[in-house]
Amino acid sequence: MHREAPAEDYDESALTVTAPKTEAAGLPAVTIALERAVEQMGVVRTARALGRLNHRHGFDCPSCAWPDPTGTRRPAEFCENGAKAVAEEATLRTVTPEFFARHSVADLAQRSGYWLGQQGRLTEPMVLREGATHYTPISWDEAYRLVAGHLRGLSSPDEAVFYTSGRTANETAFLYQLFARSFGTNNLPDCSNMCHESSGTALTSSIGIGKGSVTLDDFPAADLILVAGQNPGTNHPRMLTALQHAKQHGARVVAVNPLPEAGLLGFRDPQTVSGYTGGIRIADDFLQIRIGGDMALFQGLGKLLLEAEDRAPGTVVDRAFVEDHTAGFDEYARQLRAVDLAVVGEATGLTERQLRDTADLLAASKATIFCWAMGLTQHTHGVATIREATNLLLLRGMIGKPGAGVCPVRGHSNVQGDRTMGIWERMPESFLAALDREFAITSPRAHGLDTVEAIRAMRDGRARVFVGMGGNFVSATPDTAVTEAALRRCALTVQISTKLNRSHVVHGRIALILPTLGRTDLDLRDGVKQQVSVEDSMSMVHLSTGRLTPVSEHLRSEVAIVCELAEAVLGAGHPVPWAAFRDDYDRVRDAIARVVPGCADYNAKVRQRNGFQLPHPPRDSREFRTDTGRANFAVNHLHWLPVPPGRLILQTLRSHDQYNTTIYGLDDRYRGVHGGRRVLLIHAEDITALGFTDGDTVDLVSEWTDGTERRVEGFRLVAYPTPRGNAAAYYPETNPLVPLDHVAAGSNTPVSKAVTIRLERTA
Ligand SMILES: Nc1nc2c(c(=O)[nH]1)N[C@H]1C(S)=C(S)[C@@H](COP(=O)(O)OP(=O)(O)OC[C@H]3O[C@@H](n4cnc5c(=O)[nH]c(N)nc54)[C@H](O)[C@@H]3O)O[C@H]1N2
Ligand SMILES: Nc1nc2c(c(=O)[nH]1)N[C@H]1C(S)=C(S)[C@@H](COP(=O)(O)OP(=O)(O)OC[C@H]3O[C@@H](n4cnc5c(=O)[nH]c(N)nc54)[C@H](O)[C@@H]3O)O[C@H]1N2
Ligand code: SF4
Ligand SMILES: [Mo]
Repeated sequence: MHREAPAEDYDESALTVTAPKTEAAGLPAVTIALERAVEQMGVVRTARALGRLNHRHGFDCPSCAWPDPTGTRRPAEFCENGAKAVAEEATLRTVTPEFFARHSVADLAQRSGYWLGQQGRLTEPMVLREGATHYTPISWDEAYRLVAGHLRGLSSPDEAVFYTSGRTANETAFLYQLFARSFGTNNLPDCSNMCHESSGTALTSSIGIGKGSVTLDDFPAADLILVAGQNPGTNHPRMLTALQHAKQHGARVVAVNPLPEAGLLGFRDPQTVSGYTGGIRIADDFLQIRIGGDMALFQGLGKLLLEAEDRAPGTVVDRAFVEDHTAGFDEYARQLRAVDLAVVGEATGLTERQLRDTADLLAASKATIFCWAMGLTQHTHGVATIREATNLLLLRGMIGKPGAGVCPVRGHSNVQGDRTMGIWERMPESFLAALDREFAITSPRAHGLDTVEAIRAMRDGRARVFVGMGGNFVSATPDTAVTEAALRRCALTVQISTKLNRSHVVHGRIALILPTLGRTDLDLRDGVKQQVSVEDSMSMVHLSTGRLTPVSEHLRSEVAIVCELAEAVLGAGHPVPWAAFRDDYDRVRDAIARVVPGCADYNAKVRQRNGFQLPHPPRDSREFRTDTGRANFAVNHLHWLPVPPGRLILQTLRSHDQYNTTIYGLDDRYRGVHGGRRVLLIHAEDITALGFTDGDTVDLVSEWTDGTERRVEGFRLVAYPTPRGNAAAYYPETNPLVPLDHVAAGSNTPVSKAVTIRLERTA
């Protein structure tokens, strides 16, 4: 039997600390995954759910965007954190109208995100009426009428914000953007604004497309793989299998990270016999870089590569590629020659030997893949840093050939697909024109608001209705106090959600919760099973079929909710066939096929054995659709992050027991943190230098350039092998510290990985 939800919240005082691990997965991963699944779902549903996970006729893992293998699939084609994600969604615990009658919103606002999530699946539409203390049930039709009344009453469609989180499937995403644009706004911020926006911005200007150029099959063909700013052991666990596979084919793996993350150091594949008996080392080289030192690293490596080319002309720079396919090489080379390796050493904290050895690896490699995630994107100079990394690949001709290329490893399972389907505040004219042609509508052309701009607009009263298609806007975004005040200023907040979270209890004057089916749930329409489609990090698109009996008969699919909401808001006679789309997702896919580039024959192609791969001109034919028609070398002024005296640079990251703001449990077992989350990982010598002792409890105070300060209280100091002057703590507890205006140049992504803080003893 599954266990009931916890009645009491957890207590941080139970926190214990042990030594960090040097290896990921192995037997504990299997045991913990199964324990959590059975706790939430019971034995029978666990077997049903995990048996379908990532299988061709089952559902796509709702956790990360790592691709599935194209060949034979193993019986258990998932990882510990995939299983936890399924357990979290497919739980038998429920949040019913009785639950809301028992708990006032004020009561719920005092609870931790962990407690809220553990209560289970939302079961019925609920409304918080103006001035009310409790959410009460509301019918679907009345809920739609309420939203329609508010939206129609706005003085401009641009006073509404339509947020999307990256779990939403392609069909929903396509309809949701169509709804927003039919209504008259491009205000379509999404979680990607906080995630890989820097990657998209950088790659679009460098190679003409914002997506990665490698596929899973490139891994065994690579001889060198750099993994920078990423913790795959926790956040993309099956990437370790791909890295292991690559190593068996002779690849060398270099990890670039301030932290010695367990999964980067070693791995035991929990699905092979050898995984129980012995692990393998993943990273052959570990470059323990200082936070924000990556741009300096890539420039330093570029300089060393050019020097190697000078010593042996024609052996390092891929002259043919540079001449035939790139622009801006000479200026890039000029700039790099001026780079000072002493500054690179200071910025990165790496020795000259480490730099030279890494440059030698790059120079000798015949096929290099470069992987990265939030450790590069969530920085003030994230865009420039990714362009510098891309420069290195261009210099060596490492794009558009087997075993080589750029690999931004996406977060949410369908965040890439959502963007392909038009979830973006700045979709290009060609997409809007195709949409208008297909549906005889007139999409607005003015760019909409991204996530940070949306918060500013709500804060300033310029936006008054917020609709969230999934996600947890209040907790995921920066500057929590500012964001919460912004949401509270709205006239109406609407959350289309599976689980309770803080965005339901920090709300506008009126608030709605619209409960929806998740990826694992069976989605029947007039007795016919509906399927959705998703795109992974490597542009593979395939079907996903929910299989489990929903926990409540009142849940509606995301597609149905969007279509019904659109009908209520846009009125009968709107040119989009909303009801037909709701009743048959094949019709939606037919429209996608006509509007979205690369999706011709979509219905047939998503039904192929492995789905299909979207076109990627640099990968497919070394074609670069940039402003110059070539791949562009970028020239950047060097930026890095010196630590101000008496201060620390804080990065905010994920524990092994959470999915973004969804907290599965309280154990970050690879880092040795158990039973709590309010810790600051800090170098032992910094603890002493700042006048504290290991285990002390402190407040973290962030300092921003305009003189403002932000504080979070009661964090335990944990001596940890991070570089001097650098610290780490979990998100979202530390989001109050990130100033709203602290954003990446070019992508407007909140700088969650570099916040200047000082410590004060907790009173
Ligand atoms: N289980 C689980 N899976 C997930 C998620 C989850 O929360 N839980 N979230 C999903 C989402 S939306 C995303 S975006 C991805 C996130 O995947 P990751 O990017 O792996 O997530 P983070 O925990 O933010 O880890 C950032 C890593 O970058 C390193 N880092 C920080 N600053 C720097 C720096 O300046 N330079 C370098 N080189 N490294 C740095 C950190 O030490 C850490 O190892 O994971 C996805 N998958
Ligand atoms: N400080 C700091 N802040 C960060 C980051 C960081 O590293 N540091 N990372 C950023 C990143 S990379 C990201 S992607 C964002 C994440 O931001 P979001 O995507 O907004 O947040 P999540 O926590 O993934 O959203 C979880 C909620 O989604 C809802 N949900 C889950 N599944 C479904 C579904 O199938 N349908 C619907 N409709 N709802 C569903 C549930 O109600 C759940 O509570 O956070 C960002 N914020
Ligand atoms: S690697 Fe990611 S997508 Fe694959 S099973 Fe694990 S969590 Fe799910
Ligand atoms: Mo993300």
